[in-house]
Amino acid sequence: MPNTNRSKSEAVSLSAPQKLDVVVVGAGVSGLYALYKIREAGLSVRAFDEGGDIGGTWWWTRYPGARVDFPGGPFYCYTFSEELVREFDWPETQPDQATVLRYMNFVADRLDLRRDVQLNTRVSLVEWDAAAQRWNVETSHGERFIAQFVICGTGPLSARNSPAIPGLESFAGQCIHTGAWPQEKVVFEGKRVGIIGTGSSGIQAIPLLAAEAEHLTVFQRTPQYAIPAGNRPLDPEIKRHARENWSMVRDQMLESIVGSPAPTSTRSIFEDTEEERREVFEKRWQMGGQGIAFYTYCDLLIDKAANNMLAEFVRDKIREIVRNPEVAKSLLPDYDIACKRLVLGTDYYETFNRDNVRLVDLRDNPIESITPTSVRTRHGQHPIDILVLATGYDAISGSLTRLNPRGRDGLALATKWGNRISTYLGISTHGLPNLFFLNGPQTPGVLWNMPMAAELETQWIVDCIAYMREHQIGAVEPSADAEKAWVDEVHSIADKTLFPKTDSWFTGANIPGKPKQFLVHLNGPEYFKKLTKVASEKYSGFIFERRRP
Ligand code: NA7
Repeated sequence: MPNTNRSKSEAVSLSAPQKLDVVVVGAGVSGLYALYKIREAGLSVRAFDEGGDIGGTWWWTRYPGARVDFPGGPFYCYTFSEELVREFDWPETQPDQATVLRYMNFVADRLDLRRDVQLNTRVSLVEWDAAAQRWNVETSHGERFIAQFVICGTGPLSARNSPAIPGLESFAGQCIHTGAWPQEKVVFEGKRVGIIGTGSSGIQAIPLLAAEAEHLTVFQRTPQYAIPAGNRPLDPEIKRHARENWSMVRDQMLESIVGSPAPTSTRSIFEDTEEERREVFEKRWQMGGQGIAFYTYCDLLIDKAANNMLAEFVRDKIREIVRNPEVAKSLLPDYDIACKRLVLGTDYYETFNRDNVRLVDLRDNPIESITPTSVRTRHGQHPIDILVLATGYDAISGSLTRLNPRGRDGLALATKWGNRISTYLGISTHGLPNLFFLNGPQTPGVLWNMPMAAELETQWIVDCIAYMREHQIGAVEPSADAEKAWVDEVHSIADKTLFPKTDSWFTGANIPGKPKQFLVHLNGPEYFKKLTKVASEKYSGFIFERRRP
């Protein structure tokens, strides 16, 4: 989870340092698996998480409507153990937050992980001691640790983005970020609710807030393509097939560009007539899920004309569903579809037909300030009792720059990445030895299957640590050249697609001042082959330093 360096105001009395082989930051999807694997390898390890329980982002984001929006639905899970696969019953095609959290608790209990997890604890300092070839780590409780390695499972979607709107702090009612939803139920009944933001979180929450609140005002800066989630009970035949053929299913996931067992399409949209295309899209729209973009045609994310055919199909749906033509017009997106994260919703556009819902289009009526009782836009004042901020995250790199480890010669990660975010293999960065990232920048992460990616990346780290021990190596970091080549490679893969041409949190464009560059490796299968290749070449691209006596 997000962490910042220790500030002067939080002076705590420090305890004597404890020695560990590995400190894991975060007890979410990535951190928990790292903890398990590192412990299995016989190393001493402790995981720290700021949350009140395990689960990482899935613990924090318990807003109404929160669900998995990965194209593979219930295959968003750990894959390494057939036993775990057999024992957990995924009830739906798009599991909700409570189910994912139940799953993570099930895994933590089955693997007995809790005894090495320290909750309600922020890692406040991570500082490299070059002479000792160790990291000094401090927590918000004043504990100190000395560890040879630090693994960051801090999450690509955990560093919350709170908008800099004048007067926000003066709001007198409840103000809730979707990424830090209260543990106790929030009562919207009889309340005038305002929600800022129409990304995945906003779109999942809006229909449920509208159903409960007296009135809902939606403040929209950028309209979104929202595909019906089509959530339904999971077909028992899919469960049976997966359980009986797990190893094959797992291989299919590994070979998939989205990390899901369903095959992505190899058919060009230009092979079909307009009527055929409509039929294909309509079938997928009715079925629901992200398949409309990933399982229909192979060129939707590469060719602008192809992309526009799907975009226009969805725009037609919006015009058809939303009764007020002015409101429908405000909801029409005009950029390439699926190049911001493709959002799944349930009755999202239908919600704007309700009498108690009002859409405020911020493009011609921006928010000017927030008062204790309202949101004030250029053309009016909107009285609000509860304000929901669905304003997203400093995604992919933000949780790492907020943790801000300091490496060789005091090099702070946030400084290093101030103008350009650079890693080698998305797993490490030059100047900060023995520091590893899971689902970090320049990995497939957010556009692949994150639990499975965490497994594969962790395995690589565990093997690298074993190699180091075997060869009396004290420190490892990538060379600057290998890192530069990696960043260029990630960008060149992305440049063959439409993704980098649209502003999104994949490009860092949602955070003022953040370097603008595409942060996702868009070819999962090739990425994991590359990890294996680098290991087989005795960690080509890395610099090793002999272990000091
Ligand atoms: P997103 O997708 O980043 O969406 C954030 C939304 O908040 C988006 O509509 C933004 O508009 C809006 N926003 C952000 N700042 C402001 C300000 N200052 N004023 C008005 N509107 C603002 O975050 P989510 O939490 O929805 O989703 C993140 C991922 O988490 C999601 O993809 C899932 O995978 C899980 P903008 O588009 O920037 O104009």
